[in-house]
Amino acid sequence: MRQKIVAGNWKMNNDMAETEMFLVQLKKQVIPEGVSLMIAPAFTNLNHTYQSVKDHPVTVVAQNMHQSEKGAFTGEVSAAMLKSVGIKTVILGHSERRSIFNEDNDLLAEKVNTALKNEMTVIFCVGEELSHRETDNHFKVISEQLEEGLFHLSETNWKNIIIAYEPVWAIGTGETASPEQAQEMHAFIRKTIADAYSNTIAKNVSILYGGSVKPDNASEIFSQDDVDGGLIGGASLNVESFMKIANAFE
Ligand code: G2H
Repeated sequence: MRQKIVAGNWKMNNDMAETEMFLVQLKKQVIPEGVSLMIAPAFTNLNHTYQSVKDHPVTVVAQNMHQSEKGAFTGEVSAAMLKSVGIKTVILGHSERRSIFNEDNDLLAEKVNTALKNEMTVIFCVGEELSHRETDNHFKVISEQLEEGLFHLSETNWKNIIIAYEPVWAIGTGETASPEQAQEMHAFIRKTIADAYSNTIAKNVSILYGGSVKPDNASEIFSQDDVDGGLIGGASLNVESFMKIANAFE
């Protein structure tokens, strides 16, 4: 069965001191039953965060990784390096990686393969830009991202895949997809997976919504049938708002 997940994507925020302050607060919180809580700090703070919360029900996630196992790739981090500090989950294909760092679907498919080969779980992000929605191409763009990034996988691989739908026009803009827009796209993603694989696989994959989720809009979004939680940026940097979102499931 699919999980309810609230994952904080800290992006390039929180140095070591800020991370430690967050963790001290986080460890005092009661984590709602049935909700998987995840945080994705910067690479520099992954090991410290993992060590700090390893006795708590919190999963520490990397924001990215390189597609190669090792080698001359200055500035990059491999799956084996992440695993060596306890990290078994990675976000791939975030729209900021796609747009700012030119990561395309082919490259992301390679990264997914490397992560799965290393027995990691992938939070795979998809999302359309405003121009795609305005020209009615949003479903096409999302199905291409799914097909080219994930549909080469075997059925058994899917137990290690979580999808995050993040419309680019709603990221960090304060603008959120309406609950109906989120539900419409999540249902489309599930149907696309069902058509490519099976109803069982589609039913069991968690699909998170991301893009300006906050304490005051989370419960309406999370109440949609095909929304299994959220990938939270700005509102995950503060323990109080992050926990309000974690408690937003009905
Ligand atoms: C989308 C989201 C987290 P924010 O990027 O991945 O960020 O909640 O700040 O829009």
